[in-house]
Amino acid sequence: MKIFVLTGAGVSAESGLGTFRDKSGTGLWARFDPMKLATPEAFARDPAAVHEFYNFRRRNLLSAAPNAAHSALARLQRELPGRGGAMTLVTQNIDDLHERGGADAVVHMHGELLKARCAACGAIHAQRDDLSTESVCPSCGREGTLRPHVVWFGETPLFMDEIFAALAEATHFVSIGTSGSVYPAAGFVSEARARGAHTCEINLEPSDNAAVFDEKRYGAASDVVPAWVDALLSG
Ligand code: BJW
Repeated sequence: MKIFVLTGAGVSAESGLGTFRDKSGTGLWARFDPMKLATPEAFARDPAAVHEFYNFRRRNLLSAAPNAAHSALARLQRELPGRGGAMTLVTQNIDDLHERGGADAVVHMHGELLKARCAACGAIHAQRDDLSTESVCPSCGREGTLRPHVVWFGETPLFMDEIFAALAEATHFVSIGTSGSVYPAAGFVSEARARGAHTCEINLEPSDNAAVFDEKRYGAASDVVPAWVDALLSG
């Protein structure tokens, strides 16, 4: 069994990190305009506003803790190899809650909030403090060149070769807590299904892609994911 797990903001919602879109209209993108905060053009136009948005989210992340869904996925990743299987864990999330929940190989296709990248020299560094337009790159010493190491709209997601290689080999594809509205991640389920994988969606409610899944499990990730992992490992 080769399982490809794709997670989104819903897996971290019960850890207190906001989702982007939800049907009640309280997601981050209902309160903040993504075109003013999550595009390279927005950062070029108003870097201070973009830094402020990510500084707020970084502080929030540092005070958050992983939940039962993160721990269950880490357990699955640890235990599958002993049963002749393997799991690839790809997340759209920029938080580090999968790692803090015990996962040891996490593919962050949209980057990582606790890292900064220098637009001048390309160096990537750990970043736990606030960033500003006066921040200095520890590698090249230039001022004002650091940006959050995240993937904005219009930018190419990270690790795409590795992701498509894992999708091609997957016998099972499981999507957890993602609305299925942002590409290319939203297209992974169709890619996996076309290659014969069994597809399963775990979400509070049907996502935009629900029709493409063979199996659906609806409820809070912290309940449904541990139950799904228990069933899989005891089967
Ligand atoms: C729960 C729960 C609980 C709640 N338990 N569940 C094709 C068609 C149309 C457009 C495009 C296209 N291809 C590309 C585009 C453009 C664009 C795009 O997709 N736009 C759409 C809006 C239409 N895509 C891009 O620009 C991407 N780049 C790109 O495509 O480059 C070309 C390329 C492709 C392939 C190879 C090479 C090159 C880049 C996208 C970057 C996205 N960036 C963001 C911000 C990152 C930094 C940050 O965090 O600020 O990523 S936007 C935001 O959305 C963030 C997320 O990772 C992403 C997905 O959101 P997610 O995780 O699904 O969260 P929500 O909030 O949408 O959903 C939460 C879900 O959880 C809901 O369903 C709830 O029900 C559920 N839930 N509580 C279980 N307790």
